[in-house]
Amino acid sequence: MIAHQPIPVFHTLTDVFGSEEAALPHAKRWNDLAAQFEVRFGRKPTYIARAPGRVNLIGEHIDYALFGVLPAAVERDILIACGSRPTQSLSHHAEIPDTPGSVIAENLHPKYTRQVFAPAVKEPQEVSEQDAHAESWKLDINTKELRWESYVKAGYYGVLNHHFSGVENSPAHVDLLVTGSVPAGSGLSSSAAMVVASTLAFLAVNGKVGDSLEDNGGHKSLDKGGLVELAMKNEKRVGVNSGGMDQAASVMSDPSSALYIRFYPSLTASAVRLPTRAVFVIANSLVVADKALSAKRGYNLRVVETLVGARILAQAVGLPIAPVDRITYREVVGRFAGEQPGADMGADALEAAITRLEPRLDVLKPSVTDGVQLGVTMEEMVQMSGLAPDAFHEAYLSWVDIEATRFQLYKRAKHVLTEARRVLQFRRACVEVEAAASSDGSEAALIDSLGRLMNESQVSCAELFECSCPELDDLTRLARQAGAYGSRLTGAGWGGCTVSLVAEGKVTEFIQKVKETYPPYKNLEGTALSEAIFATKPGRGACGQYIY
Ligand code: NG1
Ligand code: MG
Repeated sequence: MIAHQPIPVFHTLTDVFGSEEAALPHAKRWNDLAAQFEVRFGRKPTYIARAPGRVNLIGEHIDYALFGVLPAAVERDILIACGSRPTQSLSHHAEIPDTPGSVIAENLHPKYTRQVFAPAVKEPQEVSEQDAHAESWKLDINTKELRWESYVKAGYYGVLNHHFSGVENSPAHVDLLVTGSVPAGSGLSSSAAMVVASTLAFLAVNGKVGDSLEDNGGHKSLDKGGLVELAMKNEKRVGVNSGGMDQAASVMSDPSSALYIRFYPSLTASAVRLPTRAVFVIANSLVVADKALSAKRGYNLRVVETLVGARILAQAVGLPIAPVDRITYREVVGRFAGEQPGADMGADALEAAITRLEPRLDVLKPSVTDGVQLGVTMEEMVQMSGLAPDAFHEAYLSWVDIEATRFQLYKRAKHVLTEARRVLQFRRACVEVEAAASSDGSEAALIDSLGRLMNESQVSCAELFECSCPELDDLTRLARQAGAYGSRLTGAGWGGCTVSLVAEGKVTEFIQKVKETYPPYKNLEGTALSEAIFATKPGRGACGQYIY
């Protein structure tokens, strides 16, 4: 079980990358970071946390409906060099708060300025009594605007509240320095990489990451699954109600394969071998998704549309649900097919159940003729949910900030169910490719079918989930014209990257053709071009290096 493995701890870079040869291309970046840490903080870092970005091969916007997804970590990553700051050095810095756990966070990128902050212990009246895991620390995180240190703070927040019970057991003062090679706002999940790396950095500085799960002074160290769950909660602190795909991919990936990640009945990840005769190529549309705006009118709105739709569908197929139960589509499909809560019916039965449930989605259409394009109003939606307005607000709106006058319940549901089925089909085809690898003919046909599923996913994202944009539509079309088996947006969408499946040996030609036809690439050469469009293979998940 990948989820129960310890988080890898390494003492040399060769260990991190598997061999001296593999470590070589990365050595300069790691060494420069450690050297800069020493310049800025006057001593060596003790630990470097590393967390990669990810590319999602298929399964978009279905993680928060608890359906399985199929991402892989990319080689691009976030590195955080860190170390605890001796208390006596505090007196030299008037600006540093003298309370426990103060942080100086710097970034090698000059755009991201130095930040100094400290958490505070909550007053007894601020700790909620109903909460079994009463949080004893507070830390201001700005969710109104996008700020780089918010991701650092998000990681810290969870570590504080899960591992420190208050001043008696107080956190170290920390200095840290960040560098990253995952482009921001590109759908490669720089945000999850930041949160995972930050969570790991604060755990390590405070002695909470061990070589094995048991050797941490008699305490159990966090395993990979624990880190994913902590990072998922942490990232929600930045204001996005995300599913757990990115954090899971960043933590649990393995260089040999992509990951099939499931969230129901519990978080599990299993390796999926990819065909060796085809390569995934990432191409950035160079449109940067506006995360703050797309949260209100995009991401968070989709989360609400998806959850409300699931409740309405559940009722329509006769499943009783309590007003407070925010049932997901995955649970509706399961219960509809007679699956016991918490049980797992298996991929084939799930696929069959999705197909049987699909015609029932008509209940989500607006009552007016041709209303599918229009969507339903808030009033209609509340009425369809069967909840009183107050209860509806409490269950679906009170925890999220959204902006909309119409809600597209039917289109979103149609995307979610068909995309969930495509993931199951994609995974099955990968398994069959592996089995058929010896016979050329059947492997070619299976790779074609992977491409077809990716293309269908793009159409569904564009037309039903409406998370594409004109540039992503163009770029995926041009990729197909340049010979890709299939091409689709990856990540949240509304800008960012695409992923295309291309025959091995045709990658250079493919990249050249896309460069000639996608207008924003026309003037890109050398590194600028290879930053925008590049072949990728699955990379190692999050890990850390101790420096002595
Ligand atoms: P990106 O593209 O990294 O913002 C987001 C969500 C995922 C998933 C995808 C869409 C976050 C942190 N991640 O990814 O959980 O829902 O969109 O499939 O918000
Ligand atoms: Mg993100």
